[in-house]
Amino acid sequence: MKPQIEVVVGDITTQHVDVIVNAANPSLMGGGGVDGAIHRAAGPQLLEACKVVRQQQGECPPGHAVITLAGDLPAKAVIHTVGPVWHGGEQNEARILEDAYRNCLNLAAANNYCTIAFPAIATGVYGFPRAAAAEIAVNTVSDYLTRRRLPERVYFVCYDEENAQLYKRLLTQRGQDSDA
Ligand code: AR6
Repeated sequence: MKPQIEVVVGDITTQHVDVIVNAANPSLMGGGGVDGAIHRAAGPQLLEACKVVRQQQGECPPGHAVITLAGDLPAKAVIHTVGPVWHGGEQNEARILEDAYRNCLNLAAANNYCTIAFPAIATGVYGFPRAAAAEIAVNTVSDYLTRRRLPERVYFVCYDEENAQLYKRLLTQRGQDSDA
């Protein structure tokens, strides 16, 4: 049987999954890092879709998530979430990051999506320490999958091999096969 969680090294914009997650900012108007890469690959339709969400719901607070179409991406949809800006760990950063992962999974399930790909939310510009962020990602996703039918499969898409090793080690510790 294919493992439920897989670690992939690469670019999230090329993933052939139902939904990819964007590490956005509250404005939802694009930015650098993975956000910039996703908007570039998806084309102008994505920004237009984000503008509609902004008009309807306002900004997306840290820990929350919204869903849009995926424009030119191979995925069917994009879930935009906002991670916490790291301020040293005393400002609820871990809890907000956990909420971000859980709200993305909830949105994927609510839309009947089976496969979802996550980047390492908040570990770039937002400065969340990578090892601690990987632990939150793995624990939140693993616990969710044991309790829920959807999504069926989760991909952690790491931009570099070093980050992928962090995820693989954590998954091995939890007794979950992680090879893509
Ligand atoms: N595919 C997969 N992972 C990527 C890609 C990619 N194409 N590009 C970067 N990463 P960041 P954040 C990794 O900074 O920390 C934006 O400006 C990267 O190596 O993209 O949540 C937003 O608009 C890192 O491990 O997101 C916000 O203002 C991870 O993605 C702010 O940055 C997340 O890094 C959000 O910051």
